[in-house]
Amino acid sequence: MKIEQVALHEVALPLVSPFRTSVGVQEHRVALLVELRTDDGVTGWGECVAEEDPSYASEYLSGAREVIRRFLLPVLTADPRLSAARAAELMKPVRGHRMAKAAVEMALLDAELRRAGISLAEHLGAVRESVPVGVSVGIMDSLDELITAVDGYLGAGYARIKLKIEPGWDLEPVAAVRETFGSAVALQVDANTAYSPVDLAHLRKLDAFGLTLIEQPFAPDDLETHARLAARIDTPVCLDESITSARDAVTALRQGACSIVNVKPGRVGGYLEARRIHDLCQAAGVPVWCGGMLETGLGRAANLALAALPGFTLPGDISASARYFHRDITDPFVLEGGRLRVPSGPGIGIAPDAAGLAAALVTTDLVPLG
Ligand code: NPQ
Ligand code: MG
Repeated sequence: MKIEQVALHEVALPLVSPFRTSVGVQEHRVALLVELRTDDGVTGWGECVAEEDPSYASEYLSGAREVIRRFLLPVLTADPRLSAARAAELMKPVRGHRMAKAAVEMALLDAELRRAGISLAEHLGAVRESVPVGVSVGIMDSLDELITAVDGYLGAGYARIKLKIEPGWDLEPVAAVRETFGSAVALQVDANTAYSPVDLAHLRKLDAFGLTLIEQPFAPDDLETHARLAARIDTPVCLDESITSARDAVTALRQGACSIVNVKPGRVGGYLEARRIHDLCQAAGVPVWCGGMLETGLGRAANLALAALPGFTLPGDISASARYFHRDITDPFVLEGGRLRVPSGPGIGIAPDAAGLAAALVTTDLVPLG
């Protein structure tokens, strides 16, 4: 396959309500889409999950666009034997920038699999036609507001609830949700690195609430404190920001820094590396689940394919489109009995609809190639 044309689209989708985490508030999702045409005349779509600002991770949207244009596409277009499977190796001379690489690899996978008539789900090794999904609930101004939000999501049928936490918003919201909705609700928390080693004793108090897991309480590079917490708390510790590759996952598991892994394809450089993490965790008996980055329908479709692999035994942050957007750029994903259907068409199985894309479009950038 050869790349003939690439367009980079920036889109902005207003959120149905502001989404607050320990690292900031979002009112819009701005995303970068890679539309790539090959010499087979096939179009592939990729989505870069970098946010506008480098707050969740060091990558950010305009930086990713620059890296894709200036460094990633040139090494790929120069190769006469380009394939999705070889893309990561070809892009290796560019250090880091995993979200940018993941977006390009996703577009190549989509194009290649569309041409072959194979779905991404089948290609990755999916074993389910639909998957149970969860919802991530932002930090709110009051407990009442939180309870109302959680009530709505449980009413919609979500299979589990994840509460964003930070110092000052942790034990009380968790206790309130447990008291209101009972112990049968699958409940977990995500701190997005907001705690420090002095908080170890405080975090142990979360053991009272029967949580499925606590996600990333400490800094991305602080495996040691995660291991200390894991040794002292009954609640399983899960890592998100710390895991940027399959090798990181091996290191974290060996050090006892986590017993569950959040897999986000963008964070680890693509769906193929994400599958490697799935494979090694499955072999080690470690549960994994698919994280979320407020993806448009494109990334959501590909995440569903990944989450259909056998080792994804916990519900992912793959909510219905309506959880985030009034109008997605694709046909919306709709919850059915707490589950979303895994797309079965060729490639990622979905593409932007013209009107949806036009409504969200900020800029389109045609990349001059070689
Ligand atoms: C997490 N996601 O697991 C992230 C972090 C996150 C669904 O909780 C814009 C784009 C805002 C990506 C906020 C969820 C975001 C974002 C939070 C990702 O840590
Ligand atoms: Mg997280």
